[in-house]
Amino acid sequence: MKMSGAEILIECLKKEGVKHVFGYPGGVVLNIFDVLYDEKDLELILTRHEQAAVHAADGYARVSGKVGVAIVTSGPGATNTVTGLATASMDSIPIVVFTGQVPTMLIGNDAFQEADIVGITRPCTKHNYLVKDVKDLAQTVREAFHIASTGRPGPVLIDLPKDVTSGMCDFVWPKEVNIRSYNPKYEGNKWQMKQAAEEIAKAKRPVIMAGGGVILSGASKELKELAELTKTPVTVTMMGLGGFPGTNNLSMGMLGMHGTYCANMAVQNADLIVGIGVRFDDRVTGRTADFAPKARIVHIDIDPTSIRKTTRVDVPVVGDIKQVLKEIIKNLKETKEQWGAVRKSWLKQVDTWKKERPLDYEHDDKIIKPQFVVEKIYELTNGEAVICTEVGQNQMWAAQFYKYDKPRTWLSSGGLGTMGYGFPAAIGAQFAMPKATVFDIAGDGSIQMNIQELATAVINKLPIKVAILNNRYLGMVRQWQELFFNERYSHTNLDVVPDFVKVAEAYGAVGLRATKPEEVEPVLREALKIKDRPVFMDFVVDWHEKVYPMVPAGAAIDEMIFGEKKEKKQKFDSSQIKIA
Ligand SMILES: Cc1ncc(C[n+]2csc(CCOP(=O)(O)OP(=O)(O)O)c2C)c(N)n1
Repeated sequence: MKMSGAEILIECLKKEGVKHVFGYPGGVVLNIFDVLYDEKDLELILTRHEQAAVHAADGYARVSGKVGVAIVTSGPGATNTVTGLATASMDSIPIVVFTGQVPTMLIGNDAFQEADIVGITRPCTKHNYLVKDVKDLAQTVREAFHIASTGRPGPVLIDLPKDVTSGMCDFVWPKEVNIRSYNPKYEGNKWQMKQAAEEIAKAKRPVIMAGGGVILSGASKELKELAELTKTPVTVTMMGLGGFPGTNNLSMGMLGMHGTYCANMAVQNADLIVGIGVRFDDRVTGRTADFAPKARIVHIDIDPTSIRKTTRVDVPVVGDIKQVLKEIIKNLKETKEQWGAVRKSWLKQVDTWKKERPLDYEHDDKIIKPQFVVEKIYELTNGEAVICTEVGQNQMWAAQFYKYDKPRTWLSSGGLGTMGYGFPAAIGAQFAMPKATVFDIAGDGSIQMNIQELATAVINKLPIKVAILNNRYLGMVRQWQELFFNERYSHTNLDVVPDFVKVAEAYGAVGLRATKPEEVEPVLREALKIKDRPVFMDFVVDWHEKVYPMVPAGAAIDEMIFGEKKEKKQKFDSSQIKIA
């Protein structure tokens, strides 16, 4: 039976098991939107900005492990997806984004709303396609989902000219995908895996450094087993939060620029680093020449191009983390090592570092400390919420003061550091897990980058809790200006922040505010009771607060700076708080 390209597209999405698509219409995608009008098995969620549609698809993917999908129009609709694609690309998130395109005969003619989106997005997608003939459509969609979700996952874009979605042909669903030159390798090399196991067995001061790859590969169980079997302390990158339980005794928390003292000291003193699904990104390594100077490095990753990209590696293992860890564990179980005895003094040292300088901040009973808000969220949600964040200090405090025990409960733009990510990602997450308590921990700057999505959340009755750590500044940039630019606060003061309570109410959401520490808990409790709409909580926090520890850019990761107690203690007067 002949079907239109638009009908074929929707059929393909259903065959891929897609239930939710995030999108925004326009002229050249009208054929698709017209088919969606009668569609019962697939819901299109209308966001208020295309960037948000892509972040929502990304949030959906991070929480569910499935491929997230977005559909937008050509030209400005397509270019608005670039930040979302780059965000997903840096964090290896599987999404498929469909963009409309002008009819094939007009491509290259500067037609109305034409943009060369395939050219523009080549560097920030795993792969992209321009479909020129409706006969290729089903095959292309099948390939796109395959590429997005296999190997090292990532975003794939399909550009659909208007005449392709209106063109007719027989629908044939390809049974298999076979792409020459795309053959991700899942099984590690036996000899290298044996070597990795030997390195772990003979190390005296090993550290496991786990990243987002552990979560993507579904290897948390194996990671825990490896750590517990060999009594090896674990640090996670920001992308790895939740990959290893934050409450486990062997957990040292996050490492790197705003990592824990314990994790950074352990890495710098280790004799072996086992990097699992990490990119050895600069926020983690600090000055690379001085990263883990005493250690041999084992690096396990599915992507061979990430090995030796930034650091030296002694034992590389290319393969799927879950499979590789299983094999390494099997090898290690064969050695009759008494791990407890071997690691005793190392674990004692790690414990001393933990106790010496735990993550901390100075409490105050007059002004709300942002860290206190995050701690309270942790306490009141029993650590069971899905936490999305924006970017800046809010993101780092959310990483430091909430303990993530389970994978896929922490959503943050790690690689690109995209302000405006958290709220739309929370929308995607809430669709993927309707019963979950979903938070967006936000800065007052970041939330204003996709604040229009309140409409999406309201209309879909999503009970997302947005906790705005409102410091009236672009806090993280201000922190750098304070520490490294002689307190010259060039353009980081957001003097006029909107009244977030009124903004929420204007959209039909709930707005709450806390200006004193004792109001934090009641506000959170009230927010947690709301089940049918989003809530904005405006926490008016201490604007002087900084994220510590901090490794200054270009320093080694044990060259941390810490906040001094009573440092520049401001006199706080709540009447100073100005709300527009
Ligand atoms: C789209 C985008 N623009 C600019 C930046 C640079 N940047 C990083 S953190 C930050 C400040 C964030 O301020 P806010 O959202 O208020 O959060 P806070 O740091 O105060 O918690 C800025 C501007 C960015 N990460 N993303």
